Amino acid sequence: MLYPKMNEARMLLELGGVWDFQPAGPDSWPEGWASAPLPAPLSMAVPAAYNDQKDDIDLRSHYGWAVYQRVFTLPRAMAGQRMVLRFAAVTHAAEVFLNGQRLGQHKGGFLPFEFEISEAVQPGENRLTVAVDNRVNYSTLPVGNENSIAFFGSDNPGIPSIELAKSRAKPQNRPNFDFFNYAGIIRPVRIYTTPAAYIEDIAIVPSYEGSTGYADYTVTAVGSAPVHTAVLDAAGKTVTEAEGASGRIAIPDVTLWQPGSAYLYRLRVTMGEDVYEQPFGVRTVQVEGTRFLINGRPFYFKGFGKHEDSFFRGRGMDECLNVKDLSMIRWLGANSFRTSHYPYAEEMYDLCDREGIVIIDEVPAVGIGAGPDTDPYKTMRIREHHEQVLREMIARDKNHPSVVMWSIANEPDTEHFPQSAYDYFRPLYELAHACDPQSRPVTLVACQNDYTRDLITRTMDVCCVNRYYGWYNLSGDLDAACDALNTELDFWAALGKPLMLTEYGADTYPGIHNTNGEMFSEEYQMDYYARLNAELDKRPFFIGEQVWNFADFATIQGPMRVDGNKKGLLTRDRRPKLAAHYFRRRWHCIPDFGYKE
Ligand code: E8X
Repeated sequence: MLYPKMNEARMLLELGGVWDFQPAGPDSWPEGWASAPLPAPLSMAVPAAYNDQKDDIDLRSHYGWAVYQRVFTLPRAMAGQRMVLRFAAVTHAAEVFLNGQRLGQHKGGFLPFEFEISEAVQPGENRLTVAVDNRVNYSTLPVGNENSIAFFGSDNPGIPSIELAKSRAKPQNRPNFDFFNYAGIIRPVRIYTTPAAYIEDIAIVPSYEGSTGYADYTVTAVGSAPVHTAVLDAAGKTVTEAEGASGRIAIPDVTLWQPGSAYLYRLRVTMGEDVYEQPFGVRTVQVEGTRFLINGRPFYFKGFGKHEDSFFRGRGMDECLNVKDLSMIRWLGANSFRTSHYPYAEEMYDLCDREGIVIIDEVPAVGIGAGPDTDPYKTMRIREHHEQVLREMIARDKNHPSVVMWSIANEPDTEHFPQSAYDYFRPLYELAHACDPQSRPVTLVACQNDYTRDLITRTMDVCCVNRYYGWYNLSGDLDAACDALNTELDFWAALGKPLMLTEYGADTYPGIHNTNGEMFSEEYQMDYYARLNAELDKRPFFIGEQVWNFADFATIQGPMRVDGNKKGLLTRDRRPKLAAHYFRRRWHCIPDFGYKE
């Protein structure tokens, strides 16, 4: 799916701003609201999550539907064009109405969807209504608990008073994941135009041989007109041209896209009246033995699991924050992050393409686990949706040079039902490869578990594991943590595959200090990383360290969380903790390439 752009053939309107907003019932909303002004609207900024915009506990913990609405008038100059209404993300499900007419719905809170509105839109004022549902359960990704089960199980099952109170409690979201369930229109809403015959999609597979680069391209179009393509360099100069909807373009004296040293070309596609310029980078990605190769050289991942999370806007798209985060990533000497635990805003990938930051791109498949006695793969109703989000993510992100690997899930249960997990994930692994024209490596991020029972993680292109030796396990005992880590590393060493940590970390409350680092102090976080990293450095097959987390972030309240998850190297407002200074010293000395050679 193409990113909406303004150019000589296409117009673009941003529908961001302050909209009308009204919370509705848990299971439904009055459809009459779609054709008239909302009865009692609140003002609500778009794009942004609605939860933290008002100082209202009912909104913060809202469960179910809420309705957004605004009126717009299109400029006359747009008449006669094909018009498309595009939502970059509405969390988690949306129903869209224009002038009372239902345009359609979309499930999945982190990927774009669009409707052609050429017929539905009218001259003068148009009323756009978007109903959003924030409920998470066994049919959604991310997964929410059902039957009043709470994350981090603080409610001892079987105590009559508690069971009774739970059965009477008002319905609420019980996320089976550790980030606040922010919801609403979290990314931009836009209308763009195209000519009647238009370019629908562009896929580019880059490669190179010696000093010559190649772009194998495929243009999908609606309507027929001859397709002309040209490769432009970073200065906008035409390098080569070709005719036809698909083919291979050669780029003499190619400049490669490299981590830390990005270079972007553009494929300029012209078809009849329509024009679209798709940026791309020439780089290759491969797994060979225990090495992860970018442009044929062994890459070492230094970085983080992140979140889209900030004060006031929650998970709302924020370009300033994105720029700031990339600046902090460079300040720290890091080179990569994982889009834990959902695809991020498209603008972030563009920025990483530009700045040479490497991304592991993850679908919102988090929370697939229902305890030791329940097979989630038989109980949850997610398979079809899981396939959908994987297809939609790869369709959206396939051309980004920054994306070097797909993650098909975070911490699913692979331990209690190892064969079910294998049977569930193997087809998704194959689907990811089949959907990606570049066939990038595919991984699944494994939870701290009995890795000897897990059957699926070891079959991935790269084995990615989240480990909390010294935090959730062997808490506070770093000698024992290193011992356990080494025992496990011996296991992975024998498999002959590349291994990386996609999470490890310690909650750290900024400002707590002590001479002998104890848990939650800044010293403990630093000691924890220094001790574990010293062991990781001894292992040649170990290809990357991504700490949990880049910054502190909001979670549901509970006895395990003090104002959110505090495992950030940075605070939520992006100030460094002690461990950030430690990593800055470490990472500036670790090269992007050849660290383990
Ligand atoms: C944590 C992280 C959480 O925030 C992340 O979303 C997924 C968690 C640890 C799982 N991984 O709690 O900080 C811990 C399993 C412990 C045995």
